[in-house]
Amino acid sequence: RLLTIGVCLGALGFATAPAFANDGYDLWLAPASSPATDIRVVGQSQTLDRAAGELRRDLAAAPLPVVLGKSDDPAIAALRLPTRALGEEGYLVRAAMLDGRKTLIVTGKTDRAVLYGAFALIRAQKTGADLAAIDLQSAPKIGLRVLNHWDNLDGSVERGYAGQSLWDWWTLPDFKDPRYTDYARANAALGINGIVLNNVNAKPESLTAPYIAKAKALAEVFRPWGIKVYLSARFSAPIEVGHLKSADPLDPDVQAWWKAKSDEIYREIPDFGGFLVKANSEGQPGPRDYHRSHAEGANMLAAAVAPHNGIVMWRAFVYAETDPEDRAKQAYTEFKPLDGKFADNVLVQVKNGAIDFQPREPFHPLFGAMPKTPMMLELQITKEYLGFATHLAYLGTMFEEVLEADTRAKGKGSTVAKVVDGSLYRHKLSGIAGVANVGRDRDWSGSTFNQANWYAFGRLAWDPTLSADRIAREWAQQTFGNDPRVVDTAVKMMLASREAVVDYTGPLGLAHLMGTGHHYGPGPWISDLARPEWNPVYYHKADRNGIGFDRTKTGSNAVAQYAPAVAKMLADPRTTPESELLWFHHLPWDWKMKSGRTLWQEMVARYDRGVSTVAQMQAEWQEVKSLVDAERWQKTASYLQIQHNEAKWWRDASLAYWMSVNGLPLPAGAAAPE
Ligand code: GCW
Repeated sequence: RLLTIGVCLGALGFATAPAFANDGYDLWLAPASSPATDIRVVGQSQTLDRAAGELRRDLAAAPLPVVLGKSDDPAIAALRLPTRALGEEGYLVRAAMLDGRKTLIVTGKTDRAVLYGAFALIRAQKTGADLAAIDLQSAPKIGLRVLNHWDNLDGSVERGYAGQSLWDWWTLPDFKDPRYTDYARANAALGINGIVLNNVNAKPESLTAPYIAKAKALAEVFRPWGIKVYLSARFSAPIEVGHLKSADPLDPDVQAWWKAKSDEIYREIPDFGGFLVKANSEGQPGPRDYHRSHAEGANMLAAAVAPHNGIVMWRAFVYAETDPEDRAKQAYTEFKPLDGKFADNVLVQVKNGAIDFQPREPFHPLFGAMPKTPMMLELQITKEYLGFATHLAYLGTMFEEVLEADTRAKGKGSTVAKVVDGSLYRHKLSGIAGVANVGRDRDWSGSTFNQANWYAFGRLAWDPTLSADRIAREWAQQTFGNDPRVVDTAVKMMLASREAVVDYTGPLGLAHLMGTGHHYGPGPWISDLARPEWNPVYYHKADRNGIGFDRTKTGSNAVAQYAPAVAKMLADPRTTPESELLWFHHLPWDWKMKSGRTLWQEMVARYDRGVSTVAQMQAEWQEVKSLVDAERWQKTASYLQIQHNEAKWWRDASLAYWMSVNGLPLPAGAAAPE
């Protein structure tokens, strides 16, 4: 009987939630229900075929025929389209008369560029563009657009919250899971052109023949999609795999080993991208073990891959337990003097902030500080410090914040984006890396909204000047369809979400307050870890009189690592952005904030605001229940409930601790702890 009633209600046109299941597998590549058919390729390549295949699957019936081909194909060259400025990877999509018919031309210099054009056309249609009037032209601003997988050879993923590794090392290289292809498609749609397969905490085995064969199999799947594979290299592999006595980068035997190893890899994978290295960081081996510099270590590897046009991405994420210097200063201290010492095919890869992917960090002082060295930005897409898979935190706004940050290194407008895209110091090499958030979960990223973070990374890697707002909107349109009620709601939730996490985990520049090891949930009270710089108390320095890390002259003087204009601004708490206040200053609890509240009152208000923003997101999501398919709606609703509970946990536990330190009561009007 219930069924009959349901059917009747449906027939009467009552809005009920779309009942079909949608597990999110399609990402931004949902197939069109009646796809376009008049799609033709000129020229011949696997990549062009893939591009046409995408259009035949995802492009909805088009008002005009579509022709794809490289700009030097005679049929396209004859049209004299303005393709000169597109470079190797830029595309042009516009209508032209071809064989007497108005035709949509998708073109670019290389077949990769054409592929990107095809995806751009699909995206334009899904976000509401009129195909008859379409005119798209875009070239990537950053050369290397790379995902870093922290995937281990045992199938686990370090800081991964979306299931086991995508790579099934057991069945590779013989079985190429179709998922690898879908993964490549999703990445190519964004313009991602490199994948580091294994964790930066690398195992030496990943450089042995069996694993090279597995990497080769993946490279073969990815190649037609314009994606190269890279490997994380363990610095001591010459000892562990090569049975040498040393891994000293100045030892000729060690150099010869890396050279032979690189040659071996390139024999199997002729377009292998190169190596990513985490050296002398968190227990990893590196050149410092032999009293050599990071440049000497990087250059040895660079020499090994240079004959094959390979590159080395050398991470600057270094800090040592034995070093009494403020952890936020150590990477700069170590790397800045090496500017100009790295080989031409080395990029130094720097995290967005100087500590470690916290919900908010000021931009890393190394950006702009090494003019002679191409600098890659490393972002974390997986949410190690922002609530793992469950909390909704759209990172587009966070990525945008760091890209827009002005280093002032060459005067006003020296943004991190311009350092990273190579334009500030005119570098040929440029790159950006994102620590992937994918795994074997059906929805790839652990939640629907987490997919948006992968998407946002890819779009910003292509064009770091895109706005987080626009990216959120186009993602929502491709994910949920074009109903403005759903799109507007999703975008609104997304744009508020990251600040909410900052508010309920550590407002006003507080950071590194989480539980030990797993990094989930609050732990500002933790003070007994053997490594002092792993203790939250090291970062907040709260006592009866005040809170915050003094990084001015009276403290660690980390502010002096920034360009003078920035350093000056940060030296004074009154000119420091309040969002970064306690990162740079130790202030009394009754410090007067711009709002007129005391610092303590402001902190409490922010914690409360974080919790109420999550409640607001829940209410907003409730309103689109009938407009989103049941499966994704329900999972998101349940996750928001988890987030709400845990936002309260963060707030209440943190405030209880701060009150135990400062002896102050909760200000009037603060929400009662639960
Ligand atoms: O903060 C740490 C993470 C580690 C990670 C490290 C890094 C891969 O907690 O899991 O190791 O950053 O970036 O090297």
